[in-house]
Amino acid sequence: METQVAIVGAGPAGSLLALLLHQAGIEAIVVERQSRDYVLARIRAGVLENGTAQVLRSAGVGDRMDAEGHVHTRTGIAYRSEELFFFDIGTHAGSEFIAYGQTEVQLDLYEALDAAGVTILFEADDVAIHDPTADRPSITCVHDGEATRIEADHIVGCDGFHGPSKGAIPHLREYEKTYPFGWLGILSETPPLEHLIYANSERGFALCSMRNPMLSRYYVQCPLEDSTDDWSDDRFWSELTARLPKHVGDEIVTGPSIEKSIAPLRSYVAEPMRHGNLFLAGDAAHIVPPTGAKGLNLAVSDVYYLTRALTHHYRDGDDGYLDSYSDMALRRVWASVRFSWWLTALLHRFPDQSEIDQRLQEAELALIQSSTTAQALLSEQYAGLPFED
Ligand code: FAS
Ligand code: PHB
Repeated sequence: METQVAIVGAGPAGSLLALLLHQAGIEAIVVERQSRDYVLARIRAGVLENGTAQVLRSAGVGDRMDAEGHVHTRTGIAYRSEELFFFDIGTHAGSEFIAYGQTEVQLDLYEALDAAGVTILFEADDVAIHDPTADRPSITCVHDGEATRIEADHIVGCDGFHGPSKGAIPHLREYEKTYPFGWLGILSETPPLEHLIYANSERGFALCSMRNPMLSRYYVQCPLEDSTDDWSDDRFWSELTARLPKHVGDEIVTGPSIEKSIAPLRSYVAEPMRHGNLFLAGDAAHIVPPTGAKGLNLAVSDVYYLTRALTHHYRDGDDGYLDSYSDMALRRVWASVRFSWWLTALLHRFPDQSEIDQRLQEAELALIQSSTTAQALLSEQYAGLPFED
């Protein structure tokens, strides 16, 4: 098989890239290890920055997001049992975000790719990248039992943290921080709170979020060694409300969980995001703790930059954006990695934390609560930094 751009991974990054390239008249083929249904069954991100929403609309996949997503400008932070304040990204950053699940974004992307006739090889095994610095690098895999080779001008690794692409970059610089706790998340078919609320509690972090008017998403920090078997629904609801101010906990409508999972937290960056004609985008190159709701949004900004770069290459013969892709993407990545680390350190209870650490966290939260300057800085980053020209 031959194409212009071969993409490894059909998650949000690979799917959006394939669609945007198709719309720019650039041919792409995607190889995905899992089945379509497996990818669509993943429950992950829930917050789309305004920049992400704009890119999805420009790709023609924003209609259901705009119809079913919930637009927010205010987000709450609770601490010291009864304190609760809201920062407003509308006031401080002239922005807004949409609560709309990554699962729905993925479905919208797959439907658009089907309509565009873009080739996705699902359930592709043994994916390997060959000669990334050659003029025509290639991908091999086994698909439908057939050994398959795809030759392309460019290869883009959108294969997430555990994918093979970054392993094809020699002398890769890797930066990693792991956190001594995880997030236990549930979905329940119950009406959510009106706003997202993050909570710092001596018992640990909690987050109240949503997917739609009858689908709530809640998280509590939990020990890494826990499994979902350790958490009955009753234990989850009791722990969630114990970590929130009473008047917030009293508003929560509980119900049976329809999904329950534990995700580890990590900060990770791989540099560079290019080697010859191989590029990395999304979780293949970076991972953030979900505290800042940046993971999916960073994948979209990488794809936005790479689509622009490849369009200039094929349409104008101009490689300026290709040559600057890695540095440009990494500037936004590191800003988001720092923000996500900072908010994680501020809101979570660390196993080795002493009482003074808890009081210092609460003092910083009180500072943010009292300072419009501090809330403006928080809002700018939570809203998502602008894409570079
Ligand atoms: P993805 O990991 O989504 O997609 C990579 C794709 O590559 C997958 O479909 C995978 O099957 C495929 N692949 C892997 N290896 C392959 C191979 N060898 N050959 C072919 N294909 C291969 N972000 C938030 O903002 N908020 C959250 O609450 C949140 N929760 C998360 C929970 C979990 C458990 C995880 C893992 C991530 C979470 N994230 C969250 C981050 C998440 O949303 C990612 O940022 C987002 O999925 C990034 O999209 P991709 O870069 O496309 O990577
Ligand atoms: C979610 O709704 O899944 C969500 C929201 C905000 C976060 C992380 C996850 O920071």
